[in-house]
Amino acid sequence: MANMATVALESTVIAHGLPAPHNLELAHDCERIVRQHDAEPATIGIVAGRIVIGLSDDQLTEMASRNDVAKVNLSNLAQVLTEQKWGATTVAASLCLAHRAGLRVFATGGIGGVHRGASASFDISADLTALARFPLVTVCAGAKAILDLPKTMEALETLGVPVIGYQTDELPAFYSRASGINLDLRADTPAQISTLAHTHWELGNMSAILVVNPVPEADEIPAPEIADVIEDALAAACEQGVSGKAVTPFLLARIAEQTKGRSLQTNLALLKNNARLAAEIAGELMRG
Ligand code: PSU
Ligand code: MN
Repeated sequence: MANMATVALESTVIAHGLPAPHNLELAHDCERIVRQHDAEPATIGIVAGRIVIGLSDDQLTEMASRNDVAKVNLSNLAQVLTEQKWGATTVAASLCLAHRAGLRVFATGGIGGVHRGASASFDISADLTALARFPLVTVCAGAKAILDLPKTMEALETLGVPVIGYQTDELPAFYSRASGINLDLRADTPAQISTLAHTHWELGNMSAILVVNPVPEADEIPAPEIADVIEDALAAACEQGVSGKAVTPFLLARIAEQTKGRSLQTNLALLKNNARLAAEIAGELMRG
């Protein structure tokens, strides 16, 4: 597998990030898009304590429908394996397992990062830790808009993770193409990303390259239109005492509800857009 253009995909978005039946449809759509762009998809997950790099259709179906699937990051990965549980891998755990399998390119929707109010809650996603440790080109639509984006960017810089805007000079904000945060690095082709990645890794760096790919214009929700909905969701999470691993799924579901499904469509569109770009980058990395 390591010698083929392979794109790793995560499973938390399937088990915890999207409602049925969109979750399973999305999993299939992303795999099909990767294949259409001459790469092999490998959706990563844990099936009854077994690491699977490339879930089968049956396993994807179970991942999308079981209600006992753990959300796995770096801190509970060993536990889920030893207890022989089902686990959906976040960006953090997917990067760890993809690296172990020799893969070089990974696609997700939006990475986790520094949560708003982190100075009080200390809630900072293990995705950042993993991006600092595992050398994969990681394609996302920015960090999730529910986060503190300036602090997330500062953390990525501290961790030595290059953030490349794909055909943009601005950090995209998941649902929106714009965040008002300028990027120092831009690439307009997959070949440029591949060159940068090779150079980054030849230096001995073990960190990821984060490619931030704005959601297509037709599917975006402009930042001013979604801002109040995000505020409302954050307030609801606080009121209901939602904490830890439950925060991100709660916020995504609440925002989808409040936008009457519009944010869900945006989320699906950006996930597919990232799968396509990741496949193109995987092809380039293999050639160069
Ligand atoms: N992208 C999406 N939806 C998601 C995620 C990413 O469009 O649900 C998942 C990823 O698995 C990511 C996780 O690692 O959300 C972040 O969770 P937390 O903030 O709890 O670290
Ligand atoms: Mn968290």
